[in-house]
Amino acid sequence: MPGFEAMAWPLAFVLSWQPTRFEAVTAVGDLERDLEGLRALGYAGVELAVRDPATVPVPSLKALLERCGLQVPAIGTGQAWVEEGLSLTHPDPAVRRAALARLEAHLELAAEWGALVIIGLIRGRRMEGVSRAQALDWLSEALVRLADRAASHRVRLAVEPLNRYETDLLNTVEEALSLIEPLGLSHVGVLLDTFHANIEEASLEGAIARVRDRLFHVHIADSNRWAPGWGHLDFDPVLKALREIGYRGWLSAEVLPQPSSEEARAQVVRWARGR
Ligand code: LER
Ligand code: MN
Repeated sequence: MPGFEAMAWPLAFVLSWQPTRFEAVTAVGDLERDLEGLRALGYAGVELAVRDPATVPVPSLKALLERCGLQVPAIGTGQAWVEEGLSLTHPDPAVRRAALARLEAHLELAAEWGALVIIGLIRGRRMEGVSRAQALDWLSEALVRLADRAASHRVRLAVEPLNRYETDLLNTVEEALSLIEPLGLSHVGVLLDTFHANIEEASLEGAIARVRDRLFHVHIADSNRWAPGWGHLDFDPVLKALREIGYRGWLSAEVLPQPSSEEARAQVVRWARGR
């Protein structure tokens, strides 16, 4: 079995459970072939981007993942926003309630694997008539409620700063921490995505040093969101910074399926081996 002795972190690849308009993930095709292929390449896990957990046949998926020897480090939730417009900061309280209910279902699903739940695109973006303060209040209230449910499922939550072209709420690690830290909850932390951080942070190393043990999960992608090594992001200082803070989580590749998903999956592994 190929391994990554030189790498301090297990490697995962993000697959979308359903077809999606979100361009940076590969949708599952032939599930068994996809999962066996990832394992054969040397991945230790698969991160699942799930629009609606009700569509996931848990027992058979669990059995298949076990057979393939793959873990599930995280459950992505953003497609509930991309495909259905569910948002934690929508002016319509019914939409906010639906987003919360959906995330509660994601928490239940995540508990099956001890995965963390990502709060990324599902926080929405600021809509007409909603002040920034109001949006952040709604978001904070939602996090408190979800954190409570997450604790009973023994699941962690990770807020992901996203670049300005995808949302105007929480673009940087500092902004995410300013929402999370006052809650004082040890199971609510940050997901750093190198693609977004490369656009928004003054320094990726600085952002990693700032977030320290609140860093729960990392998405890797290059400057152009292709697989690492196929853009111009310098990963050496990023990995050094992760080592310095004693990061013990996953590196999960959330990359464009370019030039093809198969080539991108293989490139991530080649890149990791070269570290
Ligand atoms: C969206 O660009 C992204 O990076 C996802 O992980 C957020 O849900
Ligand atoms: Mn991401």
